[in-house]
Amino acid sequence: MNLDDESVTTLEDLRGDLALRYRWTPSGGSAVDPALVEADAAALARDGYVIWENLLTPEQCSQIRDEVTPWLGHTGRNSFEGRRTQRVYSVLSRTRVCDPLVDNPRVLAALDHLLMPNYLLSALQAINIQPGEAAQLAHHDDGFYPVPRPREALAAATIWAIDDFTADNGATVLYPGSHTWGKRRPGPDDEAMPVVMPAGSCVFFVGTLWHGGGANTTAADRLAVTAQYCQPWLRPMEAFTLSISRDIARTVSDDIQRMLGYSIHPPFVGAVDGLHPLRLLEDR
Ligand SMILES: O=C(O)CCC(=O)C(=O)O
Repeated sequence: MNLDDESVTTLEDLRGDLALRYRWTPSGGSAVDPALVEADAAALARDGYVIWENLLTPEQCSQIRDEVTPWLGHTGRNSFEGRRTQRVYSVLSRTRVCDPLVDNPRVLAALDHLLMPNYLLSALQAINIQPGEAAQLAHHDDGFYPVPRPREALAAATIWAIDDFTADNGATVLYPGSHTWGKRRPGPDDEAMPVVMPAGSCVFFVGTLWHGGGANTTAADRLAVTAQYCQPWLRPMEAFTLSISRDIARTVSDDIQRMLGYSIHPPFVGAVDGLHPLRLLEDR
């Protein structure tokens, strides 16, 4: 195809895929049974969250724990990060073991439904809540984008239980239905629901849902991995194009490549020197 084959004469044309060499292709979510995707979408619209139990095997959970534990160092720098919480940032630059969480087909199918094509990975962290940690300040993850509520979610998050999540070991606390709230914040009369789920399970929730890490009153750690995603026209929380080397980017799946920023939001958002960013991965 040469450029003359494509005519761009209206503003609507600019919303389409103008890339020639790297056109948009469906994500791995397209393989998921449409009935499941519809049920997930209905739960997300109604409650703001959905829980998928036992997506990971016990072996995968052990492997993730073994890989991330050596990176768990100091605790948080403030009470939001958690004074008794350890976080590993930039997980993709350290290990491949969490890739299957980031591009899990069920997650991608839900994202395909919620966000625009070529949505981005906004953060990938391991979060280890230690004994004695207090409940985290309730927040919603797309609240740092200064766009007033009520509105559609600009982002979505997954939290994967690597240890069992219990009501007293720091399980994420959600405020069901709070994604529809306008300006108001959670109060003492609102239902706060700890996400009790076995290791290997995942809670997926929209960026407008109020939530926070729970208090850990047990004697054991609570390890989780969270992957967060945002619209393709927003700035992700973690600057993955700076933290992930091109050599690593070449080794990850097509879906993760596009979520790292090797993709375009039409017509040109994300271009590099006027070209599709995937061309950078061609140069060796
Ligand atoms: O660790 C958790 O359960 C939730 C953490 C969280 O929401 C955050 O740090 O933004």
